[in-house]
Amino acid sequence: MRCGAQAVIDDLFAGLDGDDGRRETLAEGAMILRGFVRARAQSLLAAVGEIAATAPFRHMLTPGGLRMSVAMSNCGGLGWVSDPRGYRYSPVDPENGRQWPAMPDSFVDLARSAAAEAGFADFTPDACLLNRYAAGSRLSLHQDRDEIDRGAPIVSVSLGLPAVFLFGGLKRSDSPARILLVHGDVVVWGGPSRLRYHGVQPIKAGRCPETGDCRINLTLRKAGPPGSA
Ligand code: MD6
Ligand code: FE
Repeated sequence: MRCGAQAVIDDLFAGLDGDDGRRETLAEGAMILRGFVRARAQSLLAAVGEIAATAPFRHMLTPGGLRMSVAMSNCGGLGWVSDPRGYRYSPVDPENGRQWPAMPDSFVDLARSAAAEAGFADFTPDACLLNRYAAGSRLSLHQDRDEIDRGAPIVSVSLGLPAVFLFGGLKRSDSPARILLVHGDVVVWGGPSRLRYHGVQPIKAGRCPETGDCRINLTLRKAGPPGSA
């Protein structure tokens, strides 16, 4: 919700492309680019729909055998999967044994430009995890540590319903900051922040014009070995 003085400030900063120009440093190596993809959100969501037509969203099982509340899919050369054998990246969709859908150029472009804006030059993602959150879906505090090349950042795109992102420290016990992420926001995450704990609080029920009753998150990663993408 924008109102009063904030709306005036947002409008002053609003560029022709819908990126409102606000940049928030969360910690060294972690930055929010507010509204960075707002103008291209509809085309990104159309691409999500095409990916999901080939590799449908599904609720994976944790290594402990619990059904995740977030529904997931992937595109790109590698996809993140979870099942009772553990977490890993796989070049094929375990549901059908076929390669994941190709990563759209629009995803690669946004990842490269967002990473560059946050100070990470030459980022080329080889994996994109698509997360779909219904009301009540959550992601408990975790580190992203299944990628081989920890020198590469992660670019995370928020679409649709808002979410409270939990941003912690390098120890699980560090109490996290709570940050509201809205449609069009991008978080870039790397360097000394690459292994910070983070999560998503249960999504509040709501409706928005862009996605209806859910939140879609794209996390673009470099999952394979250095120099491979
Ligand atoms: C989400 N994001 O925002 C889940 N991981 O739905 C993540 O788990 C995440 O946003 C690493 C870096 C940024 C993220
Ligand atoms: Fe994560």
